[in-house]
Amino acid sequence: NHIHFGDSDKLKHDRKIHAEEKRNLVNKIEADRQVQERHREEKAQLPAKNDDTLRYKKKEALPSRPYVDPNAPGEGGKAVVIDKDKLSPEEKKKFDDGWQKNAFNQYASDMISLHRTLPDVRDPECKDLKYKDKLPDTSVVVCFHNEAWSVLLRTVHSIIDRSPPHLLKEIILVDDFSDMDHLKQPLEEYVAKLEKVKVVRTKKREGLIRARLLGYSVATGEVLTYLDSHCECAEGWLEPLLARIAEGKHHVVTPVIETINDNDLTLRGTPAKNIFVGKFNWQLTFDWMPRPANYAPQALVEPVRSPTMAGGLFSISREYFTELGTYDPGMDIWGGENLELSFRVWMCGGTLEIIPCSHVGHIFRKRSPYKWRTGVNVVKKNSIRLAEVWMDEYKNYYYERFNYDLGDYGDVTDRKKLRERLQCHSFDWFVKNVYPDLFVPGEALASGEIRSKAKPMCIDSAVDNHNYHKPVNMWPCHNQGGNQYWMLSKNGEIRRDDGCLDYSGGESVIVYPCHGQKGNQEWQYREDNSIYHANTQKCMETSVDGQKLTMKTCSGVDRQIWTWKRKSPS
Ligand code: UD2
Ligand code: MN
Repeated sequence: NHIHFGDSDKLKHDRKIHAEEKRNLVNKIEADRQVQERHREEKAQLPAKNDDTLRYKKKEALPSRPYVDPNAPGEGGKAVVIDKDKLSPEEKKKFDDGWQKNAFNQYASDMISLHRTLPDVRDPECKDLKYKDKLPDTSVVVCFHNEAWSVLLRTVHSIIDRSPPHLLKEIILVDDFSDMDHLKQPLEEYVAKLEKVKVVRTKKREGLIRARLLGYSVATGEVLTYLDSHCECAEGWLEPLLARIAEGKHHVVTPVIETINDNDLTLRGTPAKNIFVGKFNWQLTFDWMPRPANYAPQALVEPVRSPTMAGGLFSISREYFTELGTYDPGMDIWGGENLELSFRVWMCGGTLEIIPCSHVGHIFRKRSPYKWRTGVNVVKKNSIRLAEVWMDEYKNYYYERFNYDLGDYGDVTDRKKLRERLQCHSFDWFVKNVYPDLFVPGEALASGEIRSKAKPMCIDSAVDNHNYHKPVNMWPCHNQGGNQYWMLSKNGEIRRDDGCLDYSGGESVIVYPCHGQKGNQEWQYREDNSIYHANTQKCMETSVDGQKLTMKTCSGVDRQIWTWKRKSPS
């Protein structure tokens, strides 16, 4: 029952060919879609018989989907291209305000129909799958805080327009104390005309976790489906999710989350072959990785097990969610709840899977547009709560990253009791059985800050997309982990999360995504406390002023001597 993620070289390679394959497959799918479309049109001419889709239409008329001109902006998931130079001063102001308030292009979204069509992005194989006639119904819960009108209502209509009516029990919009006017009376009035949609409101700003709990408390469907407030559900999104839960209530499932571009609102499809699954790092942030490569071709569209989920879009049996302890109500605003639920599901007898035939778009943004809580690092607080309860001794790998400065994270007694009551597996079990490819810092030969003997300066760099390829520098040691926390892995990498110190000649050392190939990323922390680069036979050295990190011929001077905070006995 292990998930195998293949070796990392393969993954790197896959990532490279990913883009090209994706293009080819998208083309193939588009061609297939056109054929299917033709068939459907032909079929529609015939009298309705044993065809489910037609039966829905007859029995329970689909909610009226107004005619939308196929050439209207954004139709079929196409890009909305706006030439800002052609906008009037007022329009320009609207355009800028839209970005400012939402961190996506609201101006473009406002031009698109609330009922826009999307490409049918499903793999051809999906259309051969048969689902039981009787599936559990679902309450769809959408929480929002100050969401744009067009984006929120397009989320709502995409659910109504593309869900079989008998499977959609209700849509619950949870307003987390928004202060934008359009979300008050106007929303109330608009929604009054939509039979299945209701609005509930928090009495103060709760954050998305407690807002979801409010939605849960009023939901009546057999399954709960959570969506963010800037989503678009694609054709056939719901049935495969519910069908998997019908096979066993302990299956927690997510659709394939398609990116809706934050600028031009395009939505394309991800073929099952190229699906990414969820992982996490020791900063307890969520990230994606390619799905394991060793699936059987016939299993291409079968559920894909995923160690973690992004958190916003998933379906879970309402009964199972209750048994499992819903969410931790002590978590604020944003963050942490996704890993908490992921670990809990796996450790307490469930499974977490991505369903390749279900596709839902989501606008991924580059910043968070709304106010958070001042004076508290809520993500850290939420993450400590999850680490305390679920991660056993592994929590220390996270705590080391900020030198055990836990702060006040509230009371987690109830959550610990929950874990006991559910008799869950250990975190060690989770790592070994669900995510065996995870890099575990405990296996590191050295860890913590790397301090120069010459001056109280430490090797310092953030590891993220912005810093890849940039020179690594020295900074006064602060003893707080963070950007000065480095680990020496068994195969000689000096790494943090997915970033490795890399030297390819010249003056500077850079941070580069770890490739597991040694070469430029192979280092030795030697007996004499020098840090040696095998490939170039040079040693790390600080500049005379202590500010820069350079590579020089090994000489044993103080500027080449380093104290690594913890060295494991070898
Ligand atoms: C991702 C998830 C999100 C959540 C988050 C971690 C996806 C696609 N999105 O962030 O669902 O799991 O990671 O916590 O997987 N909101 C409130 N009240 C608040 C803050 C946010 O109701 O105080 C709403 C917000 O309007 C949105 C949802 O919660 O509908 C998620 O927030 P986001 O879209 O800013 O988060 P995202 O997608 O970056
Ligand atoms: Mn979101």
